[in-house]
Amino acid sequence: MYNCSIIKLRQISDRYGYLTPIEGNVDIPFEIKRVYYITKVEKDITRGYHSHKKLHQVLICLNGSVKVQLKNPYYEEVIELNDSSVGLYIGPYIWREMFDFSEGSVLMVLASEPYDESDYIRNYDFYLEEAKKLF
Ligand code: T46
Repeated sequence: MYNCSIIKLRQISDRYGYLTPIEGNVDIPFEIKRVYYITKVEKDITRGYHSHKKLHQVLICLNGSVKVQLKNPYYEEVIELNDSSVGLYIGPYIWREMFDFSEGSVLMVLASEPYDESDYIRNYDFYLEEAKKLF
């Protein structure tokens, strides 16, 4: 899907376990300016319901699983994240909804910019109007 992709992260494994390094502009396509993670989400909760104007992010489910619904004005798909060596890159003007968090799931997000509420589009009709100009 345009402006979204799956990134397979390199995992270094030995008899002591797995180590997954992530360097900005090396393993993911931007410099990392912020990290946050989402935990303790109950089964029937959906989060997200927004897109960003400029922000680039990579979502990695470190434990458990979560589904991410991605939408643009013409296409939508659901990606399940359940592997800590897989990142989901989401670029600007992609609508996202995260749901079906499994018990104990940990969703980590690497972001290209500091938190800025003015970068969010939280109204779906407005999102469609704006995204149709771009896609
Ligand atoms: C996204 C998905 C995957 C902060 O104060 N700083 C932060 O860095 C973030 C991300 C959020 N907040 C505050 C803003 C709200 O008062 O935390 C509260 C919950 O944020 P929000 O409702 O936007 O959370 P989600 O889970 O719907 O969305 C988040 C990110 O905001 C968003 O960029 O793509 O995760």
